[in-house]
Amino acid sequence: MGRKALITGVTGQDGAYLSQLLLGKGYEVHGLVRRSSHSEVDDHRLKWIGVRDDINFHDGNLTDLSGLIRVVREVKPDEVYNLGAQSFVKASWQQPLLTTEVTAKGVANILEAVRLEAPEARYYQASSSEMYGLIQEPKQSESTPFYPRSPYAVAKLFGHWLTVNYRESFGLHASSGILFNHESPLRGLEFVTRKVTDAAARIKLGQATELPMGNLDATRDWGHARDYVKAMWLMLQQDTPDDYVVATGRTISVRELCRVAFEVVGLDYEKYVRLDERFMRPAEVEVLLGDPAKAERQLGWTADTTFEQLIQEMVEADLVRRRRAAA
Ligand code: GDR
Repeated sequence: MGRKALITGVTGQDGAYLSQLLLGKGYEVHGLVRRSSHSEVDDHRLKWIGVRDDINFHDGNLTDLSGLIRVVREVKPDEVYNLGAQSFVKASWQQPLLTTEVTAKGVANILEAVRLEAPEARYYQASSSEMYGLIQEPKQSESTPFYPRSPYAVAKLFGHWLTVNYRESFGLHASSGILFNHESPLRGLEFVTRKVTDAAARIKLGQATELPMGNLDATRDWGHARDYVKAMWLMLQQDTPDDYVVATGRTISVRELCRVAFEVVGLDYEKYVRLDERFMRPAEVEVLLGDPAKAERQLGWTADTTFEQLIQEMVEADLVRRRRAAA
């Protein structure tokens, strides 16, 4: 019998890459989806990656415990990946309560559903490098103290510690992956990498003339989502649950991101990028740099894609999409 995985946030970037990985390993993949009266499942990423028709969808919401209990009871998963969240940091200042409901309390709901209906299942919690916020060490590892700088990061910290607590209190096989920024052609347009690669493509094609940006001096440790979902899976294959930093160990500024993306299309970013207050944040995370030594040592994981390869792949995908849309 093949193993069964339940993924919350299956329609997101990581949900798409993780589904592809698990299907390739012979898993039966189940995904939790939010449906509403006016919209069907947002399946464009799953279609893009070619797995849409291989996933079993279940209606549900991280804010609804009884629905989660029903889905976990029906599916009886061997592995649960909690990737669902209000994940855009900037929006968390405008919607702190929604962010708390989904990104923090949602973790309590799904952990309860797992504890009650599938206590033997292995659980993955999508924790975030944003929890380091105002960094307390130049290179952040599993032992670096946290200092969240947004309602989003505060909510993620709750989810992280609750996962640790359920492991220690109830013996759940619950692991938390502290993932640094991970990007791909499937990244939402609101996030900075995709915003920049899409703009470089549009400007190259004559569909835009400038790119309004926020803080160009912030630096991030950027990897490829396709590499990072492998780390999630590896965590659940270990005998003992644990917490792991997943990162590349290299930090790059937003300004350098702009330079590299525009260089792919042969343009000088300085001619197009302009500062726009609307994209600044009330409290900024200036620098993030992860230390993936533990994941490398214990999971045998490495980040295979370089930053330059990642940005090139994203710009090329955006050129194709923008050309097609204009045709
Ligand atoms: P982040 O990602 O907040 O790190 O969280 P994002 O791409 O939104 O921002 C990265 C950095 O770029 C700066 N920036 C801008 N950001 C956006 N979105 N738009 C702009 O115009 C812009 N200009 C500058 C930001 O200020 C910031 O410093 C992501 C999310 O995926 C989280 O869910 C996840 O937990 C973390 O990564 C790891």
